[in-house]
Amino acid sequence: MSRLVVVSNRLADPRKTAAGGLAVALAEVLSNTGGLWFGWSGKIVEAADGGVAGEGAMHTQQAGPVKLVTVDLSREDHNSFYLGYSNGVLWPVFHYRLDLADFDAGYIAGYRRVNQLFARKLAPMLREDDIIWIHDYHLIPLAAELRALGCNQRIGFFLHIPLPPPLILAAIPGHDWLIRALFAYDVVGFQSKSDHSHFCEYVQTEAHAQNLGEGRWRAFNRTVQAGAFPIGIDVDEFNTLTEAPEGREMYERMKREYSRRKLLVGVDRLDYSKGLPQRMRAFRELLARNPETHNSATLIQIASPSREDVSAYSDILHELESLCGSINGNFGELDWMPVRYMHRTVARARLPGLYRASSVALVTPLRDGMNLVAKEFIASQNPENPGVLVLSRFAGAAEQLPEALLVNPYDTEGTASSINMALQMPLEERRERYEALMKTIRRYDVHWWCDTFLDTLAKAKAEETGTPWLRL
Ligand code: GDG
Repeated sequence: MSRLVVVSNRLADPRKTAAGGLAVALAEVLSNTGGLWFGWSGKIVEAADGGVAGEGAMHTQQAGPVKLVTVDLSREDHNSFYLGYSNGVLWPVFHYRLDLADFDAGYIAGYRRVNQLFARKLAPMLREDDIIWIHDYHLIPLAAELRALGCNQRIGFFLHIPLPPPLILAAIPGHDWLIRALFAYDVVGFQSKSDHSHFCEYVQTEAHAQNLGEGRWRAFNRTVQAGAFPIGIDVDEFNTLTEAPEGREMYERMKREYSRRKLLVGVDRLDYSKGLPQRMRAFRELLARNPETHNSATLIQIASPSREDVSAYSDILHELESLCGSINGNFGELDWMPVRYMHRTVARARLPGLYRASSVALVTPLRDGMNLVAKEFIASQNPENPGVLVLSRFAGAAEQLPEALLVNPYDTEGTASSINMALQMPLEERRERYEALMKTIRRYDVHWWCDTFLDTLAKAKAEETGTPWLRL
C-alpha cells in the first residue's frame, strides 16, 4: 500500500480528541499507511531572531505511526502568505466578498515563496510511490512547485472553501496563474456541485481546456480530474461524545438552566462569511414580531475567536457585540436574556450536549464551503425529540440537506419567519426531517469523503507521468 502524505497549512495532533473529526479521519488513513503530515508549525520567527523570507526551521514529531513535520515561517512570509494573500485575497474573494479583498501586489510573491519553501522542504522526504493529498486555498500552487522539482507522484487537492463563478474569480490579479496551477494535480476536489460547475465554466471559458468527459479536463499539457466530494463528519465520534459524561453533563445542565425556555444555538468561528450580524437581525425581528417568544426564545451564540490579526475580523466583532447588546437591552427582562453571546472557544466534548439541548440550530452563513456545524447538530439530536436545523441556502451543506429549513440569510423577515416555524414545528415533522437528514449525514460521513477522494486519486489515469511541467 502506498504511503499517504497529507499537506495542510495547520496540523492537529491526531491523538488528541480536541483535534476534531477531520484530523481524526485523516489520522486514521495516515496511520494505516504509516503516513506523513506536513505543514506550518504555527511559529512566526521575527527578523531580529533570524527569520528570513523563504526560509524556516523544520520540526519532526512522531504521533504513533504518523510522522508530523512542520516548518516555521518568518514574519515577512506570515504577513504576505498567510495574512495577505491567503486571508486577505483568496478567503474573501472565494466567499464572494470582493469588497473585503486587499489586492496588495506584494502578497502574491510571498504566497508563492511559501509554497516554494514547502515544496523544497517536502520534496526530499517523498518516496516514489507516495500518494500526496494537499488541502485548501493556502497551498493551491504547491503541486506545481513540487512538479518543478521533479516530483511525479500522484497529487490530489481538496478545496475546503467555495469556488466562486468565473467573473468573480477573474477579479483576482493572477487568477489565471492560480487555476493553471490546479492542472499540476491529478485530482481536484470541491465541496459541492456548484463549486465544481464554477471550475468547469472557468476552465472552459478562460483556459480553453478540452473536456475529456467523466470530469476530466486537458490544458497546459496536463489532464486533471475534477469533482465534488462533500466533506462529512465522524457520526460515531459525535454519538460517543454525546453519550460521554461531559456531553451528558452539559446536556443536563442546559436543560435544567433553560427548563422554561426554548433554546436556539449558533456555533461559528467569528468570521464575516458566517453571517452573524444578519442572524442577529433575524433573531431581533423574530422577537419584535412574535411577543409569544418573549421570556422564552434564548439564543446561545458561540463565536470562537479567529484570525484576529486580519482587520475585517475586528469590524465584525464590534458589529456583533453591539447587536447583541441592543437586543438584550431592548427585549431582555430581569430574568431573561434573549442572547447569550460568547466570544470564546468551547471544549469540543461539550458541543454535542449543547446541540442536543437546543430546539433549533441557526446555521446561516452568507457563503460556506460546506459547514460542519449543520451536520454536527443533527448527529447530536435525540431521535425521539429532535431539534430543527435552520440552514442558509448558501452553505455547501444545503445541496445535501434539503430537508433542513432553508433560508436566505440576507432576507431578515424571511429568516425570522423560518426560525418561528422551526420553534413551532410539530414533533412528527421534526422526526421526518431529522430521519432524512441523518440518513444523508451518516451515508456521506468523513470516512466516505476520505475513501472516495483517495480512491479517485488512486484510479486517476496516470498518463501525465513524466510530462515536463510548464513553469509557473
Ligand atoms: C472550513 C470551511 C468547511 C466552532 N466553534 C467551536 C468549535 N467549532 C468547530 C465546529 C466545526 C468546526 O469548528 C467549524 O467547521 P465549519 O465547517 O463550520 O467551518 P470552517 O472552520 O470555516 O471550515 C467550511 C470546513 O472547512 C471543512 O471542510 O465545512 O465550509 O469554511 O467542527 O464544531 N469547536 C470547539 N469549540 C468552539 O468554540 N471545540
